[in-house]
Amino acid sequence: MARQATRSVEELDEYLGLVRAAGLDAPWSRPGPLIESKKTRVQPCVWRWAEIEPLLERSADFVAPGQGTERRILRLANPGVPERTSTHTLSVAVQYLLPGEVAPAHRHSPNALRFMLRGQGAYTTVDGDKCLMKPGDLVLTPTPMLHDHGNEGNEPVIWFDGLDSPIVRYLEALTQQRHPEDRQDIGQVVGASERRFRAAGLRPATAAAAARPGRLIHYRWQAAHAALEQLAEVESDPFDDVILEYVDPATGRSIFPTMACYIQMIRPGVHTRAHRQTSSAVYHVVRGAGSTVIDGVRHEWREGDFFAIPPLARHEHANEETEPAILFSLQDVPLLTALGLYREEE
Ligand code: GTQ
Ligand code: FE2
Repeated sequence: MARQATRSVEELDEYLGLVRAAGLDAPWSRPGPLIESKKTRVQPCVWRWAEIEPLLERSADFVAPGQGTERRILRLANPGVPERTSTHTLSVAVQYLLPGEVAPAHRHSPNALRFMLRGQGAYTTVDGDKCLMKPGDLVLTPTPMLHDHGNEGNEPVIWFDGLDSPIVRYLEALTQQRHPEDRQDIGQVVGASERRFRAAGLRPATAAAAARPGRLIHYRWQAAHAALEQLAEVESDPFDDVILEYVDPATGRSIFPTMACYIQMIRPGVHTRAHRQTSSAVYHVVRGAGSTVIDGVRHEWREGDFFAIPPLARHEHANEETEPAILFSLQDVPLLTALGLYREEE
């Protein structure tokens, strides 16, 4: 027979005191569902290149890599996220390096990537593989690979850094170490990962490649852009227009288990249909101009700008200009997919 709960308020209070003292919680003593939900704190927002660039340049007056800071960055801080990351899962920063400067060698448990924005002459060396980065190139630094950067050109360079550090920090698995030397020894061949995976659809079948799972680190702008233009000749998507994902050519999977990167083109006159996903995203406008309506609010963007889309925010892109708009984006789709939580709806 069911027992009736007929005790007095005083008796309940005394009981709950004992529950707390025993290190327990009685969620039924509060109104609301037993499993508390959480509304996203991530806000739709735009960061303007016109504001970012001069502030990044001025940051050189205050800090230099190797002298008081390891890397000269400004992070895109989402106003809704207490940890000052770009979404709850993605941390995006812009990094500035003057001619002759180096960012010393280190490794860390977050996965990281960079997408070159401005300037010639920068390199990243990843586990001894020196990658010479041109604007529009994507270079990966998967955990826990050793990496250092430098600018060997004669103009400042700026790139986009993307990290899954908010997730790694949440999992209490965030570690980082400086390498004893500022720079690593470089392998005999510059761009070894690119040479190993020279052509789409072909992967090295040698025993050495199997033994050394050297993955593709450097994705060239020229190849990505050409692929985008060719894809536009055959197909487009109603929600994203012409879109490609950067993948690991050896497996066909997203570049990281936590983060995926995309390059997409919104062609002139295109207005995409609205959709929403359980994932979040940070976009960078590589070229052109347009607008994105996020949860009913229209945000205009132009070359160099960044914008964030929170989980489950309805969004649609439009290009009313005469030139194509090209967007690079970083999204946490693979993480949600791995957990069985990825959903997409119109
Ligand atoms: O350039 O390796 O924005 O280690 C944050 C941490 C960039 C980098 C960041 C890093 C790097
Ligand atoms: Fe790093």
